[in-house]
Amino acid sequence: EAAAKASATTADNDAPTIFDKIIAKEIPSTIVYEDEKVLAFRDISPQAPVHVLLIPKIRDGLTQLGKAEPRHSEILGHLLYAAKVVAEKEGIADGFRVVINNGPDACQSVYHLHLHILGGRQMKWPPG
Ligand code: DGP
Repeated sequence: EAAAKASATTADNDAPTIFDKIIAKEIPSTIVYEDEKVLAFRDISPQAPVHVLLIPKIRDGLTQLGKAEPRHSEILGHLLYAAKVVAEKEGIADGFRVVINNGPDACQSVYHLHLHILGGRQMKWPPG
């Protein structure tokens, strides 16, 4: 909890993140889907039997959803469509959750936009 809060207070300074290294394949990840615009890989700290992170390959200032500009509309739409493709590939199309943690109050810890795709168990509502 404390570690989550500490990392969640990391500044959004538009600097490269660990996800840039994952995109560049400089550090390993388990990739489950990839196209020319997006990359999906397993979360290092899974919160459900299926927990995939889906990210744009180009950050373009999109450190968090709250920084979205009109020019990002196409990639934002593409990410949502890709989330559905990933859910189907992962066998969770009957029930999955897509989460974007935006900013410190949502415990965002990596400032490169990412969608969490979670499934494989009964989800609860409201989320924590
Ligand atoms: P968020 O709290 O929404 O910013 O989520 C960031 C997620 O990124 C968190 O669930 C853990 C995951 N993560 C952080 N570093 C790595 C890494 O090096 N590899 C992988 N696969 N996931 C990572």
